[in-house]
Amino acid sequence: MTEADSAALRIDMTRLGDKLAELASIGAIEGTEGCARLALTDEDRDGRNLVVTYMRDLGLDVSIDGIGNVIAVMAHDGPEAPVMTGSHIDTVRTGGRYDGNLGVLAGLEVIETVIGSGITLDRPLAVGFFTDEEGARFPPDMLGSLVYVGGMALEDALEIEGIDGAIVGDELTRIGYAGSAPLPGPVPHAFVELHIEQGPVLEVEDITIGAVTGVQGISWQQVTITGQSNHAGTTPMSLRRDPGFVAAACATFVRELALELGHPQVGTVGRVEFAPNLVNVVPASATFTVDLRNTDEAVLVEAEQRFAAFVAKAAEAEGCTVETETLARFEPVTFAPEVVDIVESAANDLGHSVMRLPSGAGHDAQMMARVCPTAMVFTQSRDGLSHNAAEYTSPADLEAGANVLLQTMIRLSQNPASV
Ligand code: HGY
Ligand code: MN
Ligand code: MN
Repeated sequence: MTEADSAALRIDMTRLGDKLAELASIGAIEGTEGCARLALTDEDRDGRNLVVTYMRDLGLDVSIDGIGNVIAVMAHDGPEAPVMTGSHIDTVRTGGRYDGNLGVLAGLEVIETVIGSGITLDRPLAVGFFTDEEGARFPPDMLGSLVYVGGMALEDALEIEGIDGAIVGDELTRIGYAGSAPLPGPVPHAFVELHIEQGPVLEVEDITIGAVTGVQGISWQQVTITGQSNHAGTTPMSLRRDPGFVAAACATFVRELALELGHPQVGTVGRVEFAPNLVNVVPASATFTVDLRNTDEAVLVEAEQRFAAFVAKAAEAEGCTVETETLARFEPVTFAPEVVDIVESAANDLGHSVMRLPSGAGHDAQMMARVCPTAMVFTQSRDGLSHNAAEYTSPADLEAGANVLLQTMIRLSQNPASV
C-alpha cells in the first residue's frame, strides 16, 4: 500500500461504537448513560477482562505489569519501539462512558483498522490502559502511568491506602492484575492519547478537534481539622471549637482565591467528611480535600501558600488544629511540539477544524511526556460536562477524533515521521 492509501484509511465507527457501549454496560449507572468503575473494584476487573479479550482477539501481545497497567503491541519484525496510544478505563463514581474509555477503545480500533488494511508500518502500534488514572479511590491520580514512567516506586504504590481503607497491592492481587511485566515500562517511540476535552472550549469555539499543547499543574491535598466534639444544644457559641465551621470557611476561601487569581486558576473542595457526622453533635473533626490547578506553576504555588496561611489562621481562631497531607502534586506539562504539529496537520488533512489548547484535566499522557515525545487529541464534550453520568460526545466527533488518532499514529510510525 502506498502512503496515499494509508492517508485514506478510516476507522470503523460502528465497531468502535459497539465496543464503547459494551464497556459502558459494565458498572452502568441505572437510568443514565454513565458507568461507575472505581479503580481495582470488581467492576474495574470486569472492564479490564473485556478489554484484554478485545486485545487478545486482535492477536496483540498483551503484557500486565506490577501496578496492573495493560499494554498490547502489534506483532512486528524488527527492534523498533512502538508508537503507543492509550488512556484509562477506571472511572469516578459518577463517571461518563467516554472519559478514558474512548482513548483505549479508539486505540484498539486504530490497530484493528491498520491490521485489516494490510499496510506495513516502519514501527508497530501499541495500545494500553493504565491503572487508577482517576485517583478518586486511591490517590494520586495517574498512579499507573506515574509508576510506568518511574515517577513512583512500585513498592510505594502498592502500599497506598484508599478512601475506603483498601490497599492497592491487596486489591490488585484480588482482581488478578498484579502482573510481572517490568517497571518502569518499555519506552515507546511516541505516545498520543485521544480523550474528550471534559471542558467547554471546543464546543464554545465550534471546533471539532483539539491539538493539546500540555496539561496544567495539579495540587491535591487532604486537610483534617480537629476541634472538640460537643452538644449542639448546650454549648454556647463562644465556647465552641468547631472544625466544621473551619472547613466551611476553607471551602469558601478556595472559591474566592480562585476567582481572585483569575482564569485558568481553579479550586475545588470535592470531598468533606465530618466525624461523628450527627445532627446534634458539634463535630470532633472535619476532613476535606482541596484540588488546585493552574497552567502557571508560580501561581499554583502562590495559591497553595495562600490556602495554607488561611487554614492555619482560621483553625487557630477556632481553637482547632490542622493536619495536611499531599495527595498529588504534578507541575504543568508541555507536550512535544513536533507531535502537536502532526495532530494538527492530520486534523486539517481530514478536513476537521482544529485549535491548540491546554488540558484542564490530568491525563496519563502527562506522565508519558516524561519519557517520550507525547501529545493528545481532544474531541468536544457537550456542555463541557464530565465526571458526570450525562457526559456526551456525538458519534461524528468520536469518529473524527479516532480518525485523527489513526492518521497521527500512522505518520509517527513512518521513518522519518511526516508532519
Ligand atoms: O483529576 C483529573 O484531572 C483526572 O480526571 N484524573
Ligand atoms: Mn480521563
Ligand atoms: Mn476523569
